[in-house]
Amino acid sequence: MYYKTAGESHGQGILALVENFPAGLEIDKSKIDQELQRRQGGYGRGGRQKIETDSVEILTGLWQGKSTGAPITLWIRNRDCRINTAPEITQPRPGHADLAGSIKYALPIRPILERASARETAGRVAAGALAKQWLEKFGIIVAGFVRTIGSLSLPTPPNDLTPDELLQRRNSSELYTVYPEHDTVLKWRIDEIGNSGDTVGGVIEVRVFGVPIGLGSCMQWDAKLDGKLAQAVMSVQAVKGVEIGLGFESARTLGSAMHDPIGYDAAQQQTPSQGFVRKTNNAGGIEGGISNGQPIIVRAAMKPIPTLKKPLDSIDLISKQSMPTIYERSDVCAVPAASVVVENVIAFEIARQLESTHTH
Ligand code: EPS
Repeated sequence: MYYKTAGESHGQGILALVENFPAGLEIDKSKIDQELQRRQGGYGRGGRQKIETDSVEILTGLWQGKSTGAPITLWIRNRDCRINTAPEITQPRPGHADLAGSIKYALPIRPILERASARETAGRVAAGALAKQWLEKFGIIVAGFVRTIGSLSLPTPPNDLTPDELLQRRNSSELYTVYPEHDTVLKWRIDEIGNSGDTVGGVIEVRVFGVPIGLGSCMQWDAKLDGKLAQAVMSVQAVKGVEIGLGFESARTLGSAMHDPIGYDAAQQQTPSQGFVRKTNNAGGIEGGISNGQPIIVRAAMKPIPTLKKPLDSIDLISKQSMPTIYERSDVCAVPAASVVVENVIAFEIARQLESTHTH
């Protein structure tokens, strides 16, 4: 199973083409739309989301509501479709693909920014939300949430938080955190940053529950599950760091405190861990590139969005003179939205690994 996306931010729409999706699965379009709407939300979004109301059209690959094994085309129409009349920009924004992309493809900035835009993540969320419907059959639940906004960190959610508890708490937070009681202070901080013309990033965490032992491989570098997840997450716009389990903190932790002691509980034989229980999960559910039956834990660091009200120093590409960046509109904080994206790219990757384990 794999997918590709196509489309531009202000073109006709965004498309995801999903190949090798298992046949015979009843597809619920409303579950994809729910995820698209969640991606559009989250406190800190800008004016564009007031224009768009994302909803998927499934153009191919279904028969009488069920997947057929044929390629599935997911189509999300753009309302703000004006790519050919949108103004040209000649000052590349530091942090965006503007400069490197326009030099690489020998094109003006406009067609580069249109494709590099995070609008593309609507297609990735649609593909992930489709994959989740297959994962549900195996009892696999993927839950993404926000851990920090800028320098404001929330407590580490306990490892024994059940998927239901986690999702219930996350769904009642405007910032998609599992501590909705802290929403007010986080919103206040986002407003303060926005009013000063700036933008802010943050940390996202995703937990995957119910993954059986055996996804990925220790036999070849490019088959390792942690490597696959890192590639999927790192490719999300604005992500600059990925951690699994204890991540960077593991470098400061001694071996005796790092590694999760192995116990056995016959009563849990029928669970994904096959009874091999752990009191801690510093490995984040992956050892030797293979899922070990514990929940998979991945974190992503998102940088602040590079389109700022407060101009940044740049160069006019035509005159080569110093010139500040120009501003039309942007999000102040898209970390909650990115948590939906990271959740769904991880869901797709887990489904992909599960499908290849099933069929090969
Ligand atoms: C983006 C710029 C903004 C964001 C956009 C990503 O779009 P616009 O230039 O139309 O205001 O809103 O994200 C989305 C449209 C979306 O749906 O997430 C960018 O430059 O990456």
